[in-house]
Formats: sequence, structure tokens, C-alpha cells
Amino acid sequence: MSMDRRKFLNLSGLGISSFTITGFIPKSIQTLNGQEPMNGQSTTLRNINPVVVATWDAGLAANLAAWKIIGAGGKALDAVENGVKVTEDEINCCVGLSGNPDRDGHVTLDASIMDHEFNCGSVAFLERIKHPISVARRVMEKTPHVMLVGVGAQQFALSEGFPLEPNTLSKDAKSSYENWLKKSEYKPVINIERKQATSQLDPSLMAPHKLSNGEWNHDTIGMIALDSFGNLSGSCTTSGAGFKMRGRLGDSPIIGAGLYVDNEVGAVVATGQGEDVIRVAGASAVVEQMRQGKSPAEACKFVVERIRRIKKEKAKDIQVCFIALNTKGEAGAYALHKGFNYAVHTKDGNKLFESSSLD
Ligand code: SD4
Repeated sequence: MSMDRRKFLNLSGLGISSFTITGFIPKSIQTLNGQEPMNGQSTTLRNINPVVVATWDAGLAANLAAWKIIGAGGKALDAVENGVKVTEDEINCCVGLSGNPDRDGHVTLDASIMDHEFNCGSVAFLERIKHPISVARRVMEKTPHVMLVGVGAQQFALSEGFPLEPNTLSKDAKSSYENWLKKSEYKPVINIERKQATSQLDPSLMAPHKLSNGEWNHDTIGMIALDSFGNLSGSCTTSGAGFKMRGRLGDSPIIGAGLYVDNEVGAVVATGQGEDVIRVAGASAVVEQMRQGKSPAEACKFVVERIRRIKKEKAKDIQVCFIALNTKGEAGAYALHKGFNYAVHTKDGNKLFESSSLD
């Protein structure tokens, strides 16, 4: 595939390099490692070039934190946890406790994490805890369970020493909620189409970019990484759909839907309308397509097309996006509609790519 068919923003030095994009795999990623896929996990250093991939422009800042670990020979699991914590911490954003509340005015958080040995942990409907991703990791490492929800998840977090945060809304979330209450109509809008092309975003703003109407167009960050040991891990954390019904869970805390990692094949994270990702066991379905020999982006496209077939006319009202990374360090993405972007950090820098989509 020729470079003139792609475009990406080169944010390593915050200068913009522009290429056209229609292709699946950015060349810089395609040729990254060149080694054969390995089977199962590895514990010895294989000198593989690490890669970290994260959803949305928020992924740029998250990638930097992940790269500090993975670029220095650390583990993918530590990278994906610490990477998305940056976004959970962001007071001016859409993920974590600053995110939009449910329709009763409470912020409820979901998160999941998975390593190269099929270890996984998740929390859902968790309130007043700043770092749900770290609680998910503790569920994975310290309990016999995979998933804890609601009050039980919060009790576990407190017993692990996580502080109970105030029950307040961020400034942005408060005004969005007040506007939503005025309309008083129950219609969660999720991942609405970005009105600005990725190439028009200000690359000096590593923080997430807002839509032209001042709203965030996403509430989630997902990250997948390959470390120098040849091991994959993934993480996903979200405040879920804004103004959702109380108690609603999306795909993000569900292993196999919002996140899946198989160290023989690849790692996948989803963002978008969680209900429609759950319906097709989205992340797991993408991994299975890679197992059949598809490239990461082709595998993502296959599942996105399936969702469009299932949703028919209604597909125009939702957004679903996947990012995928295989054992060779090849990354790719695909979305139902345009407007989705994702960040890839390799030894060559941290770059934002506009995802291909069905329209
Ligand atoms: C959910 N998939 O709760 C999440 C939402 C999301 O960007 O990805 N927002 O359904």
C-alpha cells in the first residue's frame, strides 16, 4: 500500500505530517517487528519492538504514560493499566469520575483488564472510586472472581485502600446533565460523529478534543499493548453512556465484548454503543477473525459490517469502533461511521490515525 493513500498526524514532535488514508495498516506499524507470531506467553525478553494503541485522541496522552513503561522494557499489563489511568485522572474529560452521570445524576464507572495468560478482571456500576481500572486489576489478581459490581465492587475497592471520592459532578458533566434534564427525553447519544476531521484537530492539545457543540463524543478509553517479551495485554475504562438508565452496563466491563486478549492471536478493544458490541461478542469476534488470518483492520471491519447488517436502518444512529493489535505488532482499526481516531505509540513516536469506516 502506498504512503499517499494514508494520512496520519505525526505527534512525536507535535509537527503534522499529512498523508491520505484509506488503507488498513499504517506502514510504520506493518513493518514494525517482522517476526513470526509466537504461540502463548513468553517470559524471556525477545527484543520485540513494543507497541501501544489507544482509542480516540485521548489515547495520545495515555500512550505517553504507557510508553514510559513498555518502552523501557516493562510489561504490557503495567503499561495498559497506567496508560488509561491518565485519562481516568483527567478532570476536563469524559472518562472516569469527570464523565457524564446516569439519568439520576450519578456517575457510575465500568472497567476491565486482561493479560497474556487469559487472566482478567473487571468492575461495573462502580461509584466514587477514581481508578476503576486498578480495582479491575485487583479483582483479577486478588480474588477468585472475574467481575465485581456496584456496592460489592466499591466495598472491595475500599478494602484495598482506594479512597472514597466526593459524590459530585465535574463542571462539564453538571452543565451537560442540566441541559439533558431540560430536554427530559431519554435518548442516550453515544459516540456521535465528530464534525472535525482528525487532520483539523490541534495536535498540541494532547487532551481529548470536544465536538463543535462543546460535548464529548466519547466516554471511554481502551488500550492494547505488545511488550518486548512478546506479550499482549488490554484495558478499557468508561463512565458508560451519558444519561443511561441507572444500573445500565455497557460492553466495556464485559470480557469478550469490550475487551479481549489472546496471546496466540491478538488484542482488541471496542468503543461505541456497548449494547451492539455485546450482541456480537465484539472484541472476541475480532480476535477470531484475526485467528483466521485477517489483518487487524480487516478483522475489525468484518465485525463492524456484521453489526451494520444486524442493525439495518438503525445502524445510522449508532457508532461502533474497534482497535486491534496482533502478535506481530501490526495495528488496525475500523468504525461504523467516520469520526473515530486512535493513537499508536511505537519506537518511532506517538501518532494519531484517522480510522477507516463504512461511510
Ligand atoms: C459503553 N462502549 O458503555 C461504552 C461507551 C463508549 O465512548 O465507548 N463511549 O457502551
